[in-house]
Amino acid sequence: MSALASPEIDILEANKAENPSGLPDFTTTEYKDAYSRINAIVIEGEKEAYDNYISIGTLIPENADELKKLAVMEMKHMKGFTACGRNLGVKADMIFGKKFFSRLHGNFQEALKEGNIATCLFIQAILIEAFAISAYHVYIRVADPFAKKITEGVVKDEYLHLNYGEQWLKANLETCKKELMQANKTNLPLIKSMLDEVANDAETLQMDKEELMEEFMIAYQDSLLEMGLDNREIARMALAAMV
Ligand code: PL3
Ligand code: FE2
Ligand code: FE2
Repeated sequence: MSALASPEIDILEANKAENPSGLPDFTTTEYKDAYSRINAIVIEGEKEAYDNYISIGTLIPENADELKKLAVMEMKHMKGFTACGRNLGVKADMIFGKKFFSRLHGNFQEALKEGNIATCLFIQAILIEAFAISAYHVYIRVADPFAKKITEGVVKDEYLHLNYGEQWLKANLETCKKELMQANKTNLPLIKSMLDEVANDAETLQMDKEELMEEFMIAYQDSLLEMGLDNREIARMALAAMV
């Protein structure tokens, strides 16, 4: 070892020697404790996604069959992630998971009651799906082999869900742009605070917060572009996260 190496580098190298895979130790109490909350968030998110697609089907009856298919995928995701927790011997903290989604859930329910299709689709099929896609991409790099396989299958489906929302909003953009801007203003800051809330536990799973934010912004901006919004509109919308 070079005499110039810093103590931090010594520690990193010692860790690497002990754990050449670079993956976390999935058996520690610390890992399992963080996983009990992250796993609950994901299970609750998938369950609410099921309910949300079924609900959106009542607002767009001509697409109810297609939406039912998306909902069924969400149920499968929920079961997959439940198996991931079981495989690690972790009990998901579902009270935490429910609370984590409660504000977004409330906003979705209100939009549903008002028949605001664009808001419902923006919350579920754009914001929540982009959040899931970003988190799953980062998680795949540091997951245990069982969860990695499941998450790789799930993330492919999530792109189909994002695409459904993009296409509907694109086709209806001119009539719903104002509603969309308002839905973004109300809900993008919630996504940001959910990310802040999960950052510590994610770090324990070796998921980096900056990386999560980058992946989210990529998926979010790509989908706004696909919907036909221009660069200025996208920049304006993204800035809503900074309040
Ligand atoms: C809809 O298809 C999915 C809704 C789930 C959203 C979950 C977001 C999860 C963010 C927290 C980081 C999770 C890491 C993945 C661990 C299994
Ligand atoms: Fe899903
Ligand atoms: Fe989904």
